[in-house]
Amino acid sequence: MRHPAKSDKFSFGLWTVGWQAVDPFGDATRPALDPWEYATKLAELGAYGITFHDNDVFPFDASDSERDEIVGKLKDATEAAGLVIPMVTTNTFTHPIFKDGGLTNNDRAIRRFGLKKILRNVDLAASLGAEVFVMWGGREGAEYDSSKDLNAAFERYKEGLDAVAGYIKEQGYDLRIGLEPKPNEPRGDIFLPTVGHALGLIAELEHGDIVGLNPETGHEQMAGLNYTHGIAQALNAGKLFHIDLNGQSGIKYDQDKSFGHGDLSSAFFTVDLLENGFPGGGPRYTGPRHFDFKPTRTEGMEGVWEAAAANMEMYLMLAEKAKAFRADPYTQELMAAASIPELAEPTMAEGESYADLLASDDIDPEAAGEREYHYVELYHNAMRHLIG
Ligand code: GLT
Ligand code: MN
Ligand code: MN
Ligand code: MN
Repeated sequence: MRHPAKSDKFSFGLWTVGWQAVDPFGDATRPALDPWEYATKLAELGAYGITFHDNDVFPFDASDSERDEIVGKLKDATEAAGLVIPMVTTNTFTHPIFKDGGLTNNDRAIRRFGLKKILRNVDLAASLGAEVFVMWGGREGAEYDSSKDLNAAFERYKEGLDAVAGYIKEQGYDLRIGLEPKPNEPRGDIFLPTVGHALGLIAELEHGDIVGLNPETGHEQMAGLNYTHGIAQALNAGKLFHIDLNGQSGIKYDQDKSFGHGDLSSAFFTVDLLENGFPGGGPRYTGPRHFDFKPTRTEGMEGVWEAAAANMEMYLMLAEKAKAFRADPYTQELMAAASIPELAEPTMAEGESYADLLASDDIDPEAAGEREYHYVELYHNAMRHLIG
């Protein structure tokens, strides 16, 4: 497999390779490096960009001068390594002040603090040339149903998002917000648990035009959902602003494995969509192929870099297989036999009235009920390309 190129647009969160593997049951198993050390190594492995939370780079309580100094060093290192910073996000989940959330905390003073922290980080994101500002509301939610006025919580969530989007517009920044859904963990139930919930809320925002999605593979799969369908609906709605690719094995805790480790065939169809688009054309995703994974706690620093490289190699391998699958004449034949191109045809003819539709008599239900689709053979042909 070829080495990743900048044109592949592979990016990584600093918190991914930087995770020291502290979990609820155990201490760190790995050392902390400086942010620029991770950046430099990721560039060597073939990444084109890095992303981060404010507090992946400087401490929560950093003074303005400390903040500027550390950010300056990271900026110099990324420039020297030829890396871009396509996305920046804010940590509103680690510090105890956020234990009941930032934008939906019951405590108004804490909500104001959270909002200010986010706005400050919007300024930083814009100054570093980021195009997307991710908002993962990991602490927005509850363990106990009795703990929230849920109507007020959604009002405050919308108010907070509109405030961030409104600020971006007021400042004239070329930045769009990507909401990241997740069903649970760290909260028992997180607000905006899936792509669909987030799309519903965005439609109610005043500044929803610059608010879209950053769906993560494992997060949809934790809810038992189909990630490829999720990003497809976001694309169809013009809302797929960013993606978090990783691996997950079924409905359990957030595993954040390397991309494709877990549900491999689902990863294949995700890459098929990203690289080849919908069979009949339509909106395409052209943004970063961003990996949000956590090298498992068993890995030392050698394992961290192996796991990071595995994401990119997996993506490239799947891209090659997906290209071959689509180009295969037998695939084309099966797609035609399944009437897949026909789904792109509007159901009613142009100018057709409802009366015309109701009066039409163009199908024999018995015969139509007997038609073949060959979906199994089509899927199996994908598997031939994947592992044959
Ligand atoms: C955290 C979370 C990720 C989000 C990050 C963005 S933070 O690691 O588990 O899924 O993408 O805030
Ligand atoms: Mn995750
Ligand atoms: Mn995560
Ligand atoms: Mn994520």
